[in-house]
Amino acid sequence: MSNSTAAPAPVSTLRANGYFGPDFDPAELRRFYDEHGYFVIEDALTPAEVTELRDDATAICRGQRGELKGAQSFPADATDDEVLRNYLCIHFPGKISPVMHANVHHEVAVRALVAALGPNVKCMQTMLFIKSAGKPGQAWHQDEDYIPTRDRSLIGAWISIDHATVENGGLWIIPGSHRHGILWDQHWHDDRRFDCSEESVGFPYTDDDAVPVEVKPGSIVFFNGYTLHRSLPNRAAPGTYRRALVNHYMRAESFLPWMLPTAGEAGPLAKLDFRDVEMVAGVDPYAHRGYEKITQPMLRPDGRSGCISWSQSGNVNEYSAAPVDHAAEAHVD
Ligand SMILES: O=C(O)CCC(=O)C(=O)O
Repeated sequence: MSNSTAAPAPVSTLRANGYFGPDFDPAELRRFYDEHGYFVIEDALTPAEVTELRDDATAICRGQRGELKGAQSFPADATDDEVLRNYLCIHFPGKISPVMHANVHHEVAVRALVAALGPNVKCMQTMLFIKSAGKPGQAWHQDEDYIPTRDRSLIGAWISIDHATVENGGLWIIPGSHRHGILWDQHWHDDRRFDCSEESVGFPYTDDDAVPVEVKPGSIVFFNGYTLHRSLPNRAAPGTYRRALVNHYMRAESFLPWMLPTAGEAGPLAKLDFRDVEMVAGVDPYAHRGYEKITQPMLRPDGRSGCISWSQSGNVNEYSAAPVDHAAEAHVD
């Protein structure tokens, strides 16, 4: 199967609120975001921009943009599907791909970020989900579990490269869940529907409180770092993908105590600040501290070969059940 978009998967009748166009009213968008902890901008990217991202995702997976830590190599005559079906997610693709990097500064995204956060915004992470058919999702979590801003301003901008649906493992969000301002405990889920990242527990919601955020290619889903969200496996037909480029941003006024130096080198706790960041709007009050190059592209494990925890615990988590092919599972009647 080629890398072109297959016919869109059927869209469920459930639809969340909070869909805006690129000409959104900033005050209205900010009100919705503060109350619900997410919003969507439809048609943020043109079809040509989506095609460029899709083609570049394939080139990255083929190793044509530079080294990908942990990736296997493929013969030059491998089909796109023979390459792409191996991938769940690549962290920091923006470090090797000019196309992914350019989208960190996408004009519509930046306008929305300024409306949601204020004038000074920096980016610290890019992630490229390929999520080929059969690959698992991510259990309930809050992104601040992983990227801890001091002012709770973390926001993800999830750029949809394919039609994202319930069937192919689109996002589910619990609206308003960010407002508690609590990072819930996480535990090992031992659930083959999900990858190695642990699951948030103890929050006062059930799965019935969640809404699927189904989107067309070229939409951007923005969500707060305290918003509980998850995705389920891609159960669409083999040869399909649910690709998305996810960029993470925060207010530039806040330090980011992320990827800490080892004890002893750290300096005063209050001043810890990850500096492999890039400004996308306004001014950086800490520009005088300089910038660093710390992160490198790497593969995110899908759990088939076991898991080292992505939480602070560093646990080695094990599934009690064998790997499941979620695509085959869904297509056997
Ligand atoms: O794209 C997905 O399936 C999950 C994305 C996610 O959980 C995140 O970006 O934090």
